[in-house]
Amino acid sequence: MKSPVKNELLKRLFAAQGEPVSGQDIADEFGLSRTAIWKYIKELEEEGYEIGSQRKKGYFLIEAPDLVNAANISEYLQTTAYGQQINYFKTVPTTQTIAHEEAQNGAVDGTLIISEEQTAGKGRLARPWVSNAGRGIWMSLIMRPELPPQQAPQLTLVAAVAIVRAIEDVTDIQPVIKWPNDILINGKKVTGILTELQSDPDRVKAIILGIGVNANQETADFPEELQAIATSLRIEKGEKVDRAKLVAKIMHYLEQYTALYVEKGFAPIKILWESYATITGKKIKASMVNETVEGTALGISQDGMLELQLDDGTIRGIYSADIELKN
Ligand code: BT5
Repeated sequence: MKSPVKNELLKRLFAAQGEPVSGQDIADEFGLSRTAIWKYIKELEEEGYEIGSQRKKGYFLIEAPDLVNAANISEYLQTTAYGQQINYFKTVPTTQTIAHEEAQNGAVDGTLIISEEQTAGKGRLARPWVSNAGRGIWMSLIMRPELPPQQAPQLTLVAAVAIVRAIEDVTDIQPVIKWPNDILINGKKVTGILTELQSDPDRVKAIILGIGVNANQETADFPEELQAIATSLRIEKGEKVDRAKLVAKIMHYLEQYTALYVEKGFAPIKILWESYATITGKKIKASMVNETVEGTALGISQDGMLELQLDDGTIRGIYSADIELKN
């Protein structure tokens, strides 16, 4: 959305909730011709907005397209910073790279990069992340909390709690969290989180929080190798989800829980996190980059590490790993 007038026009169409908005008034206000306004209406129609017109009264919105663009998200947004600045794309290789560049160029706290499709979406350790066009939520949030860099991994856990709350609100489904960065429904992955860092030695400059949510895919939309391990909100709920609404809810809870975390530390987040987590008390295998260990998950520590009691009785704290349940 490049033109501010077109943006304003769309905002008013939404605000009028189906009632007509006078093209003449907007034309007068911005010193434009009525034809210029009409051209913006045509552009919006090309973008998928269904707009009606009523003689002498103006234009009215019939239906907004199913897009995660700024206009649709702003409709539901209740935040002060997160998601207030949205850079929207139809297709990109990965929103993470764009967010990194924008963070380096001084993007403000809460700037959101979001795309309908990613052609080279990535998970941790450069694993591929499947990002079907128009079906999921593929976004990277630039966060600038006042934190020492060692605390950054905890933000993955803050984010997981926020996303679970948002999914609950929008769908009534209760997902579970699999430490550290997976959100599952019925044992299948619905969301992945990728936390990346731009940092000085003693201070976080920016956290690039990548979030991928499978929203409206059908099973056949996933490549065969993922069909047994991945799911979408639509598959689980049996109906389509309003992606823009879910993005706005995620922004809301992320802003709320990050503020809580920065102010009060990890303790309140830990309580929330544990109420959604599944692995406490279970036998697990944790694969890290250089080693694999097995033991019983005791829970997470005050600083967000997974505490594992190994078979020889020793206790290990783990910052990041892939977890497999053994029983
Ligand atoms: C993650 O990695 O779970 C982090 C995913 C982060 C994706 C977001 S989307 C917006 C932003 N831009 C990006 O490019 N990335 C972020 P990891 O724990 O490493 O899990 C990756 C593994 O999940 C893959 O190896 C597959 O097995 C599986 N997988 C891939 N695509 C999936 C999908 N759409 N749904 C469920 N599982 C998937």
